[in-house]
Amino acid sequence: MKDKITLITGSSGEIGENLISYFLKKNKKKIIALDLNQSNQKNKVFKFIRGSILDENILREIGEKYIVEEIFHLAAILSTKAEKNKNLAKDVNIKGTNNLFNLALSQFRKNKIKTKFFFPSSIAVYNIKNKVDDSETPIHEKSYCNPNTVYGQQKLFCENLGTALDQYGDNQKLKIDFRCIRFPGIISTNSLPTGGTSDYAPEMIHSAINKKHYSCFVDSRSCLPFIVMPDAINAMIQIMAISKEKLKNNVYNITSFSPTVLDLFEIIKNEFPEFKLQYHIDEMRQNIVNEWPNKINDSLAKNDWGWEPEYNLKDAFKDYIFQNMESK
Ligand code: AKB
Repeated sequence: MKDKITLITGSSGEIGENLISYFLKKNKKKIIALDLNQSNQKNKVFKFIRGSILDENILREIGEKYIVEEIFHLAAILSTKAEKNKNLAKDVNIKGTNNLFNLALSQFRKNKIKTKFFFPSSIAVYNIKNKVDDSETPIHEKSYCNPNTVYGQQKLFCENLGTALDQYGDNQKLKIDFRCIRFPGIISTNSLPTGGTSDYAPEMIHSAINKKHYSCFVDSRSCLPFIVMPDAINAMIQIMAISKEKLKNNVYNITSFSPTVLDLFEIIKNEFPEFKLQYHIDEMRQNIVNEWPNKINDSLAKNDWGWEPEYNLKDAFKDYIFQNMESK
């Protein structure tokens, strides 16, 4: 009898580690965690595999040995790193994701199941640079999907492929159950992101708490949407748990607050009066931030699967960030 498993790729990354902690506390899923990097949770999961999503032998073996009920495909090269390493980004973000789609499709053939496939997309799929109206209207899923960055293009491509495999299948026969969230920047108290462009916010917060000053790579007016990690994890759990009939779409925005760099600085300064912020603008990263929307519309997620962030800007700092980090 084959074991039914949940596969998490990118399991040693920011979201991966937090998702695994959640599962370890909440339920008894058999998790296979796959990552190039070691994990300090490796002995707590059903199986940890140190390896690459580009290694088709690893994926084939998982597909043959187990019933892969769910995949959380979190492995990715984020926006800044992707822009600097375009070939690596193409391999990981496109070829890697395609390998995971093939693994999911093989489960339909082998085990007659439609594997649930979670894909984290991003506000990087938007490009508001040529926005004609200057209204503050939050950006809806269907508009301004014309990304300039390779990361944004790759996320959009994989969203479309996943949606097509869910709706029409491969050769009309093999299907997957594709569920995707477009994440804004994520702020976590127990980890730092690497290679992203929204990284300035968590970096600034972690610096202040570690009594260091911060040199910000975007200007003081820069503004992006953010959520905190517990809300990101809850959103993933919720969208994967809801019955398929309720999901009228495959791809959803979620968001909570949209502070400028200056807003963040003022909140931090209030708590850490010694904290100093300097600016050392990185033109490439500033351009990326200028192309991304500062507010996105998440009403589809609210209506279809009951998404609601627990933390707004004030609560995020008061009840999550300062509380968790200062007590460490
Ligand atoms: C990045 O900055 O690349 C990510 C994202 C918004 O997708 N954090």
